[in-house]
Amino acid sequence: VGQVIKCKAAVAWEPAKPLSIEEIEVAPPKKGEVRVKIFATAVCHTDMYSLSGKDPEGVRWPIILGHEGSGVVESIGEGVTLVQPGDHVIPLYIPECRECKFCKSGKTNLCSLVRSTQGRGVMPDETTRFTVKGQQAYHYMGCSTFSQYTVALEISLAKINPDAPLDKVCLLGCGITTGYGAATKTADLQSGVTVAVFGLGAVGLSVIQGAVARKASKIIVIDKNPKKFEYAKKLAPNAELTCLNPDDHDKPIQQVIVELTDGGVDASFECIGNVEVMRAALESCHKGWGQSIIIGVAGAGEEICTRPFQLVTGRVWKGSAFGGVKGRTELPNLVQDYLSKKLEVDSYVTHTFGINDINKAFEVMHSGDWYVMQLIW
Ligand code: NAD
Ligand code: DAO
Ligand code: ZN
Repeated sequence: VGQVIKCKAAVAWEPAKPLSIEEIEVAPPKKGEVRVKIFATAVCHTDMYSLSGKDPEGVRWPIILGHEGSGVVESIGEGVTLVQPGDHVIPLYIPECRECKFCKSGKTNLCSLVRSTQGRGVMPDETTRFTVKGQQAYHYMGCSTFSQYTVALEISLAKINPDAPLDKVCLLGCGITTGYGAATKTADLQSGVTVAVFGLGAVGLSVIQGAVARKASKIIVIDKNPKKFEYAKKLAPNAELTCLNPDDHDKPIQQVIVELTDGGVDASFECIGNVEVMRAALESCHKGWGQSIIIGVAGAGEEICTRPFQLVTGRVWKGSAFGGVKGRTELPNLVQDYLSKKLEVDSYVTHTFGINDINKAFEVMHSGDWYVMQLIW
């Protein structure tokens, strides 16, 4: 407490190069900050995307990536009241200050309090808490979970039930919460609706869980990798589930879906990040009321298009970040849902590595046959 901690971290020195495991120094938390011992972290596309150097947010190097983790509070900085040493936490890439215009609006989970500094990889005082080889290293998405110890703001931590296994609930830090929230909050699916889910990674699978929880009458899942359909079936054993591989059809996939559903689905979800698929997802929706939720993150500079008549005739395009979930208020409830077996998490993990093998995890990510890659510290 109050001392610099030396520990291991996976450091990204420059774009498009493997990460290197280094001994780093993590400074004590300052005002409003908390130092967290990270227990487990998943590896997600967004980390890989930022490592590629294409991130429009323009990350700075060296940087400590990782945003889907879990851990235990080691020490707290001046004025911190929201957590105490020993508390179990999930770091939040969207904080919840409860004081900014966004938090107070009651309309969004996009807290703006530290948006600018978080995007630039620094703490609110414009400095960082990480030092590697005598050089300052930058924070990532307010989380930096690829380090044994990290520093985050108290408003960027969801305090969770300590009974929850940290190696599992780290997944609630991104993918599962995002898909489940997009279905249950952003789309607010109602009983009996028809749903189409494009892309069956951790996000799309969790949209399925949300659709099942809301008692959707029909769920159509679309993926180019047919291996992905097996897991979708496991998550929706009692639902009317239709699996579509666009490569098996001569017609555009939206036409196939419209024909299968007497005019289109009530709600569709794009969980890939492909702007062509975003169009197909919108055009799979029913005239008059169908809503399409964009969750996938497209490449920098890409644009979506459709004929405006699609919207004139009542289809709605919406987006969703972190499933619209307010991290401090709502994430602890999802952890409870997991503990009471209402939300499946365990079986998402298809690969587990030690932190020293982090680059293997990035290699597996290119293979396509995985859901969640996890690193245990
Ligand atoms: P993933 O790569 O694990 O899953 C994507 C799936 O889409 C794969 O199964 C793949 O086979 C399939 N696919 C790819 N191209 C396809 C195509 N043209 N047609 C049909 N299927 C296709 O990804 P994920 O981790 O589940 O994340 C999905 C997206 O959501 C990513 O873009 C990610 O960056 C984004 N994301 C957004 C948020 C948010 O808050 N909005 C949060 C987390 C992730
Ligand atoms: O408030 O302007 C803002 C940005 C909030 C961050 C939204 C991130 C959503 C997508 C993240 C990709 C997966 C980690
Ligand atoms: Zn706020």
